[in-house]
Amino acid sequence: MACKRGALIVLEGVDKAGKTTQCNRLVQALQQSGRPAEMMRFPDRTTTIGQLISAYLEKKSDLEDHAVHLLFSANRWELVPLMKKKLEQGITLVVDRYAFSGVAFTSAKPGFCLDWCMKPDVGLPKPDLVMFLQLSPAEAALRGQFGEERYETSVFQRAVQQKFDQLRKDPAVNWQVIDASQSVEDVHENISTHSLNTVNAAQNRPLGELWK
Ligand code: 2DT
Repeated sequence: MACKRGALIVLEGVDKAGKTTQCNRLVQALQQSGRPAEMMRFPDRTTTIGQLISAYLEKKSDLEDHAVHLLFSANRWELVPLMKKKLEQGITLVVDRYAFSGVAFTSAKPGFCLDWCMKPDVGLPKPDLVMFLQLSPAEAALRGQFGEERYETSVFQRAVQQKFDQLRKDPAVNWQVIDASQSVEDVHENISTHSLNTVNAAQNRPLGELWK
C-alpha cells in the first residue's frame, strides 16, 4: 500500500503573533505523537535567491518592488520539489509564512493589487490548513518594539493586516483564525486540535493547487 501523504499546514499572521514559537511547538507535538513532521519557513534565506531576499529585508540592498515580489515567489517555487517529496513520504510540513504573506506584504505597498500579487504563486502546493494568528496592533505593541528589518513598522503592519483580512474571505482556502492573545500554551492547544484533524483528513486526499 502506498504511504499516506503528510499534511501541508501553514501559519500566517502579523509580526509578534508568535508564529515561529507555535510552529516549533506544533512540530514537536506531532513528532511526540508519532507523526513525522518538519518545519519550513519562507522566505528560506539559505538559498541563493533567499540570500538576495535576506539582504533586501536587512536593508543591505534595494530591489524594485515587483522584482522582490517575484523573488519571494521564486523562493517558494524552488522548494516545491522538496516539499512534494516530503509530503509523499508521509511527512507533515509546518510552514512559517507562505504565499499569503507574499501577497499581503506586497499588496500593502502603493500601486499593487491583490490579483497581480497572487499570480506568480498560482499552482503552488495548496495548504490543507492555514491558521491565521490574530493579534490586534495594540496587543502587538505590548509585546515590545518592532525590529530593524524592512516592513517592521506599525503603519505598514496595519496595512498588511487589512490585506490578510481580504485574503481570508476566499472560501477555497481552509482558513482558521486563532486568537493569538491567549497564553502560548492555550494557543498551542488550539493549533494542535486543528492540525490533528487536518493530518488525519489529508491522508486520503490528493494535494491541491493553490488559487487554481
Ligand atoms: P520573517 O523571516 O521574520 O518571517 O520576516 N515577506 C515574507 C514578504 O514580503 N513576502 C513573502 O513572500 C514572505 C514569505 C514578511 C520575513 C519578512 O518578509 C515578508 C516579513
